[in-house]
Amino acid sequence: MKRSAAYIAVLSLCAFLLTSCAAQKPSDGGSDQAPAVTVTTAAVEEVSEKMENAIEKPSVTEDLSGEKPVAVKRGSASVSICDDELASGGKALLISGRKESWNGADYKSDLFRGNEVEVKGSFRSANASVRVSVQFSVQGQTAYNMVFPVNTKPDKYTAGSGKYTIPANAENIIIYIESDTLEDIYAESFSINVCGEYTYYERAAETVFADTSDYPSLKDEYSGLFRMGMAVSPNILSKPEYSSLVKAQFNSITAENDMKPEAILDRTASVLDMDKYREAPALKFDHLRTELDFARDNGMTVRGHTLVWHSQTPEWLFYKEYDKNGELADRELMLRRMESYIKGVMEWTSENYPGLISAWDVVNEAAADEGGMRQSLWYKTIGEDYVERAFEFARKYAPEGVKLFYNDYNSYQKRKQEDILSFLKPVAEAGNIDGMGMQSHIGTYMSISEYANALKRYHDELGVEIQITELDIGADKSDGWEEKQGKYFRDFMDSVIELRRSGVPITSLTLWGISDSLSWKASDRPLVFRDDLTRKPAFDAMIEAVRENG
Ligand code: 9MR
Repeated sequence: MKRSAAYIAVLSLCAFLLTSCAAQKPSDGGSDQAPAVTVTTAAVEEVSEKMENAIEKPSVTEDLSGEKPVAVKRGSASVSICDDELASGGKALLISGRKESWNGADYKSDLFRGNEVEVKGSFRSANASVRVSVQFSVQGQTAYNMVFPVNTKPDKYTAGSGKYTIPANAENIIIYIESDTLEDIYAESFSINVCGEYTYYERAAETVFADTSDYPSLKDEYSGLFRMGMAVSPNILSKPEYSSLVKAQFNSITAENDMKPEAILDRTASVLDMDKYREAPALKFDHLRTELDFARDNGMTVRGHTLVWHSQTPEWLFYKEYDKNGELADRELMLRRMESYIKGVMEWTSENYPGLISAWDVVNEAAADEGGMRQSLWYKTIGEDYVERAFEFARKYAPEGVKLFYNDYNSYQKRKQEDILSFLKPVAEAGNIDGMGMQSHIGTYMSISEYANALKRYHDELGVEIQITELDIGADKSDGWEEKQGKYFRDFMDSVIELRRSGVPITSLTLWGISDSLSWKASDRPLVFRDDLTRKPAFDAMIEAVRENG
């Protein structure tokens, strides 16, 4: 539907002018803001008039026949249409000049609000993971969710597709293409189509928050078993409806993004004085105060997340001169940087917030999905003992009583279990690990008994305590999904409680987000509160499980 595509392009441009919604890097707010735009009344009127008429089912197709693409640039990338003999039609969308992995191509997608869309694309790039994702904001909080990844090759197109339901209360919706490396990305096709019936939402559905003050409290109900936690952001805490719910329900928080290396490492300061910072990169911490003050002032503890990770850790850290075009740092240099980073973070947090951090995820996601250890830049520069070294440094600098955790997803799966156990054995033998963090981004398909066995096994074989660190349970899309998800939550919690009572030291359970649309996988509606903060059956199931097993 060409007309719709062009139409969306016009609307998108107007929406862009209206919102000046800048392409953002997921966690740090982005440094590459869109220029300020003056919005004229004429522009506003034009948009609202067109929106009223826009009831036809929309679609976007990058048809490549014109001079300009439908896509607009994301961050500092450029988008253009080029000749490409490897493309089936001889033409491709070219995304070039990318300076950060999140730079790419944006498709403004407000017309798809509240609808399920199918996104398809065929890409080539260096051997990299090209991702098609969706970005939107709900209640002023920006969410970034992946729709599908494609493992690309440089000289051959690979197709991928995915479906995603965009929340009806989402604003500034953008479907975008990015990749985990900085090479150019070519797309020989790209389309977005509505699945099934189309419902037109002129604006984001308004959220009227429920009164949550009389809800039973997870932290109180579970006080005899373990702590109850929530992943938060400064934005969430700044909204009274959310923050009062967090205070009432939880006694532990995890910063969803702000304690990750990319939020703490300061490249600008580091490169200004390489002699001073070559072995010990400069760090910045002030952005952490909102979350840490909130926890301290409300008598909560904090799970520190995370010190050593392949993701959300800037690539420049691994290069000799902090320059990605230069040479990779060697083992000795990276060990010194790792030690100084861990020392710096431990010192700042314990000096400024003594006793607040109860646990650190020292290493996150070191196991590869395809088996063995992930071939991350930590692995490539330091070698396979980088996990052991990280825990040694963490033990050396952690204040007394701070528990040291390894944290991973799909860690209940047999194969990952073996890999994780094998690289954590020496860490446990050295006495440097206290806990296993089960991220638990799961769905109602997961076998609860397999999960329970994994928990037992980590405890038995490593002699460590267990925390469920990032729980969300994706629902299926069938009728009655909320009830089915609630039933699954109940079975899951029954099993966790039983394990706890049988002596497996489960010491906390953290939910990864406050309400469905704000989840990193909003389309799966995986949390226990709806967007208006009404309780889902999943919440009631958590309460009933502890009451009935109590
Ligand atoms: O929820 C986090 C999301 O806001 C970020 O964009 C994303 C980027 O990697 O990280 C999410 O949190 C991840 C956590 O730090 C580690 N385990 C997987 C989580 C979900 O992706």
